[in-house]
Amino acid sequence: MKIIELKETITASNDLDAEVLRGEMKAKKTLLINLMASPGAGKTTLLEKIISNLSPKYKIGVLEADVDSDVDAIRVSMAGAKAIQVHTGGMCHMDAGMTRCGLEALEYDELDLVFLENVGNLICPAEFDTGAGKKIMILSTPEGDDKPLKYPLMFRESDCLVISKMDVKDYFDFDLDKCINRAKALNPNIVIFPLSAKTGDGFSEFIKWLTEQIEEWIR
Ligand SMILES: Nc1nc2c(ncn2[C@@H]2O[C@H](COP(=O)(O)OP(=O)(O)OP(=O)(O)O)[C@@H](O)[C@H]2O)c(=O)[nH]1
Ligand SMILES: [Mg+2]
Repeated sequence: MKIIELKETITASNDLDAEVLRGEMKAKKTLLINLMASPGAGKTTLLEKIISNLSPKYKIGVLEADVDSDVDAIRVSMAGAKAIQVHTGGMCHMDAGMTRCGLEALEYDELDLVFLENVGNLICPAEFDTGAGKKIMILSTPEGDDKPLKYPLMFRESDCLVISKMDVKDYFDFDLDKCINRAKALNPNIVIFPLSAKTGDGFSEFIKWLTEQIEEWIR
């Protein structure tokens, strides 16, 4: 597995770097999606399902950002994506410069869709624009329906909220309506998909939305 070691780049000009990268990716017709969530929320499991569903219709790449290991990059490459692992050098997020390094190592020119599986947490990744065209966050039901109250920036910044692990929601007293109302109060435009990657319930609605985003970007 190809692994690259990254250090955080200078943050002062991050927003500008992100805008430039977004423009380049639009010109190359590659949609970069920043996928953010807590550790263990189900990011890699969802990616595996997306990859098996959307390839070979789309050529898909994944940048797996972690502090250490290459287990997730191996999982998504087994599912059929072109993948590399990036190590953030201890940092809890990716910025635009780090994302550009990862994309160059991935050699993304031929790809339609690239996911950045960001480092697992609901705080730092929300603060840094990576240059992605879309931001998707996952909240899993075991984490609780109060998370929009505690981590508002992540919900404000995301275009799409996947509420995962719906199959176990009742074990955790997760109130779906409360969670949706809290997220919408922070971000009225956020698109929300409750689903289970385990049973597949709700997955087709999410894939329909995702396909629309890809088509709009590469058109
Ligand atoms: N019941 C249930 N379990 C799930 C679902 N999605 C993921 N899991 C389980 O949740 C655990 C963590 O899933 P991952 O996909 O590795 O989570 P992740 O967010 O990529 O984790 P990190 O990369 O370590 O932050 C695994 O044991 C999965 O099998 C789901 O929809 N339902
Ligand atoms: Mg993962």
